[in-house]
Amino acid sequence: MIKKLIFYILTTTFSLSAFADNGYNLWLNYKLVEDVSLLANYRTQLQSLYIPYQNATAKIAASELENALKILLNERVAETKEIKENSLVLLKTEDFTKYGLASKSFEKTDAFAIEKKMIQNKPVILISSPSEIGLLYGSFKLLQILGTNGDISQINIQESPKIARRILNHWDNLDRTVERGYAGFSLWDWQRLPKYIDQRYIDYARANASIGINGTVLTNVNSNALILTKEWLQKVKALADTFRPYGIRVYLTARFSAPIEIGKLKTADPLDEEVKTWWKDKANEIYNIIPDFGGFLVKANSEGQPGPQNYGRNHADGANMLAKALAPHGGIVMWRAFVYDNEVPEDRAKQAYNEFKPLDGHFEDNVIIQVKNGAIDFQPREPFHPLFGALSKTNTMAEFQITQEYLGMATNLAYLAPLFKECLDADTYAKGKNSTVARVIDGSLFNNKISAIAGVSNIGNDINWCGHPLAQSNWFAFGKLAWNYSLTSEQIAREWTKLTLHTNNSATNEVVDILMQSREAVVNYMTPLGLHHLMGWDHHYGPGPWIANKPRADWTSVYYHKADKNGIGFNRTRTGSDAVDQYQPQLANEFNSTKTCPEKYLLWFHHLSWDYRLKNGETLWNGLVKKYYQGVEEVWQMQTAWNKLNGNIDPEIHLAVKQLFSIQYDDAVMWRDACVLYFKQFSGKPIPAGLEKPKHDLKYYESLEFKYVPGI
Ligand code: BDP
Repeated sequence: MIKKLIFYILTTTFSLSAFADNGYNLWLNYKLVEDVSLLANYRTQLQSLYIPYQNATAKIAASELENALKILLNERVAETKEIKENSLVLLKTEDFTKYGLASKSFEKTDAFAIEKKMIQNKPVILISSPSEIGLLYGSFKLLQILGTNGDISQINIQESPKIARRILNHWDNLDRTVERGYAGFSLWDWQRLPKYIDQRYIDYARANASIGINGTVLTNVNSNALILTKEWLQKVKALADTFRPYGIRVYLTARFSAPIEIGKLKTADPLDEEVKTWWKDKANEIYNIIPDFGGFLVKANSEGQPGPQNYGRNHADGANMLAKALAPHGGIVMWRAFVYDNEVPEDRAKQAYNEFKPLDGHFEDNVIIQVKNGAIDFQPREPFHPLFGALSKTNTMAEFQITQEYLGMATNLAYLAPLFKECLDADTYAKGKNSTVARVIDGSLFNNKISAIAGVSNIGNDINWCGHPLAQSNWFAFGKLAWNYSLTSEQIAREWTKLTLHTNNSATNEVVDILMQSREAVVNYMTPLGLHHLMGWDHHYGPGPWIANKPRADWTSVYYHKADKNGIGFNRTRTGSDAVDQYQPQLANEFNSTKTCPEKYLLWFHHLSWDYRLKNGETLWNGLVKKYYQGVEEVWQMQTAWNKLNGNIDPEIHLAVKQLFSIQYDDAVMWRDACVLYFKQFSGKPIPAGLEKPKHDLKYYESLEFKYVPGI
C-alpha cells in the first residue's frame, strides 16, 4: 500500500513537473515577470484595482486582472472601494465627469484607451471605454503588454476595432464531428447542454474576448435544420448566455430548406407567403430565447445545399427574405458567395462574381455577402477574390480559413497571418489606388452599414485546442487582424510566441522566424508559382495532381493545372477564360501579361510552355522543380531550428512540435516527389542536376492511401 502510494506520488509529481505545459492555456498562459527591475516597476504602478461596476462583464475584467496579476507579479492586486495611488482604474466614459476627468470620445463602443492619469490627485493607470466590453478588451490588452514585458511607465494607447463583427465560423455538426476539423471533436457538448456548462466554453470565451472576437457561428455551413428547433435552441441559449458577458454573440447556420424539413411546409420558395411567415415566426422564436442573437450564416445553392435557385429565384431573393425576418430584431444575414456549378461551362474561378455582380444593390441593408479570400477555395495561395471591390452597393465581408484544410491540416505548420494579410492588403483599385480589400470589408471604402470578417475555426476538444501547438497562433492572428489589420504578421507572431511559449529574446526570434517562413514553405512544396487544387481526393491531405475522372470536373486536379506536353497552368487571360477582366483594368492588365503578372500567380493566370523563361532566366520546368525542392529545404530549416530550441521551450510542447515537424518533412518530400514526377511525364525533362532524385516512382505515390484523415 505504502509502496503504491510512493509510486503514485513519484509518478504524478514527475509527470507534472516534466510535462508542464499541455497548451491548454493558449496565450493566456501567464508567468511571473522575470526581469527584476521591470517586475518592481509593475508592482509599484499596479498596487490595487478599482472597478466601480457590478455587471458580469466588469466582474470578469476584475477577475481576469486579479488572477493574471497574481501570477505575473506574484502579488495580490486587490480590488478597493476607492481609488488609491498607483492603482489600476477601469472607468466608462459616461462616468468621467464624476471623477473630475475631462470628457473623452471614442469612435466605437468597444474601443478603449489605457493611459497614465491623475485622478483625485492620485497617479493611476486608467483603462477607459464607452462600454464594459471595451473595459474587458482594455484589461486583456494591458495583460498582453505585461506578458510581453512592455513598458507601462508612460503608457498611452487608444484602440478601436476596424471591423465591427469579428466572427469565428465553426463547421461543427450536431453529432460533434467537425467538417475540416483536425483538433478533435466539437467543443459543443450538445448532449449535456443546456444544463451542463463545460469549463471549456468559458475558456473559449475568455480566449476570444482577449483578442477581440465578438461572434461565433456554432454550426456547419453544410447545415442541419434541427438546430432551429425548440429543443436545440435551448442548448444554443445556454451557450449564448455563457458567451454574452464576454461580448460574444451567437449566430447559427440556416438551412434554406428548413421550412420543409422542420416546418412541414411543401416548399421553401423565398417568395412564398407561408415560407416568409415561417421564417418570421422562427426569428421571433429565436429572439425570444436569445435576445441578442446575431443572425444567420447561409450556404445556399452551393455544393448540393438547397437555396433559392431550387425555386427559380436568385440569391438576393433568398437572402432578403431571411433578412426581413431578422431585421426587426437587429439580426443580420451572412450570405456566402461560395457558389459554383459543375454544369455551368465556365471557369469555376469566375462563377461567384458572375452570380453576384449583377445583384449588387439588390440586397437588404442587413445582408452581408461573405466572400472567401480567393475565388477557388482556401488554397495555400490565391489572388484575392474579384468580388472584393466589385460590390459597391452591397455589404461585403471576408471569410478566411483558419483550419488548414489545404495546408497540411494539424500536422503541418503554416502560420497564416501572411496569407490573411496578402488578401487584406491587396489593392482592388475599386475607387482608385489604396482601395484595399481591408477597406472594402471594414466598410470604409463604400460606406457600408455593417462590416464583418469571418474565420473558419481550427478549434476542437483536443487538450491544446488546435491540434498543432503552434496552430494556436492562427486563431490568435485571425482575432488580432480582425481587430486591427494594420498589424504586421511578424508583430503578431512575436506577441503570440512570447505570451504562449515564454521564450527568451533569442528563442523568440527563432520561433518568429520559423512561423514567418512556414506558410511560404507550404506553398513551395505543395503549389508553387500559382498552381492550385492539387491535393488528394476528398480528404485534401497529401498530393494528388493526377486526380481526374471524378463525378465533378471542378473537383479534379487536372481541371486546374492543365499540364500536358505543351505546358502547364490555367489560362485565365483574355485568350483563355478571361477571369482577369473580373478585376479592375489596372490589375486585369497586370495579371493578363506574363511580363507583369507576379510570378507567385503565374500559373493561376497563364498556361505556359515548359521552356518559358522565368524572371531569373530559368526555364519554367527547372524553376518549378526548384521551388518544390526549396519547399522541402525550408521545412528542413524550420525543423533544424526547432530542434535546436530544445531546452528553451517547454518540453511537452517542444516534443510535440518536433514530432510534427518530422511528419511535415516527410509530407513535404512526398508532395515534392509526387508532383515533380507527375509533371515530369508531360515536360519530358529531367530533374535539374544536383537535386536529389525521388526515392520512389510515380506509381508508388499514386497508390498511397490516407485512411485516417479526419474532418471529412
Ligand atoms: C470547402 C470544403 C467543404 C466546405 C466548403 C464550403 O472542402 O468541406 O463545405 O468548402 O466552404 O473548402 O462550403
